Amino acid sequence: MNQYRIATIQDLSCFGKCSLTVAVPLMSAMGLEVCPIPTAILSTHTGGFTGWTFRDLSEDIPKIVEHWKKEGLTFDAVSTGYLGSISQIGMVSDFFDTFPGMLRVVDPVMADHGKLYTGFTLEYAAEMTKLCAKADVIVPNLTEAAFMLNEPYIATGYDEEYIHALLQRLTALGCRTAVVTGVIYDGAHQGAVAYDSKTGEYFEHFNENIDVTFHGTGDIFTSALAGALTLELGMQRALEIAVDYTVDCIRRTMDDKKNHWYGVKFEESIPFMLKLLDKCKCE
Ligand code: PXL
Repeated sequence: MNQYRIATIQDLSCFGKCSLTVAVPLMSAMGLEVCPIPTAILSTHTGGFTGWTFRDLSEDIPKIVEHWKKEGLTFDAVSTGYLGSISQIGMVSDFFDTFPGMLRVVDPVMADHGKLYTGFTLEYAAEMTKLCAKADVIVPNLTEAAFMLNEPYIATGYDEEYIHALLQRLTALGCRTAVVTGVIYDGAHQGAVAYDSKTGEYFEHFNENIDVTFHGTGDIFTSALAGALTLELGMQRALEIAVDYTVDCIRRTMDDKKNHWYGVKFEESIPFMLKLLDKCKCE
């Protein structure tokens, strides 16, 4: 049977449970062949640690891509996350051009809670917005969506009409489908809403709104979503898997926040993810 193959382009944070240390094991467990391009090696992620090391691997990226092209490799999909610089955004854009026809999932990792992450600029946000225009599916949170659209960030008090219009503005930038994460309409529930501009359909899935934040949950959500979409499960099922899996990871970690403040125990929840996948296959 065909095994789906996905390339994933993001950093390797050696400690902290995010980016590649999540994407590779998670999508492998989902049955995908995962081919990482590490954009940088950091000793830890940058959310809460100080004094981390950072080795930029930009020089290697075009060489890896060139070699893959020479070998005649093909990919069903690519997913991208945290990128270290504007020049790396250009390299990802070149990767899209080198391997046409694959599903392109871009998580414009750059901001949360109304603010850009350390080291990111408005210029970076503008370049990331251009990359998103070339994607099939983009996965911003509400802060990233606001930076992409040059609009104020609205943290609370919005309704479905606002989210649907926001998704339409995001797809108008050039991508087919936008998924916005961290949507809370009623306080008790949190989830994600998607809009496919080709068919005009909206999709949504909500779960319990757990009032704790953990670093790396955006990467977990996007890896689960990209994995499910690559497996051709469709957007509704992909949203259900990504939301429910992310919430399960948080539930398993929230009582141990003192020791695990830097990330969630996504490994313990992999059997749960596999049950969700099996359920999809039986339907
Ligand atoms: O989870 C996103 C992410 C990935 N990689 C690094 C980060 C962050 C968010 O801050 O610092 C290195």
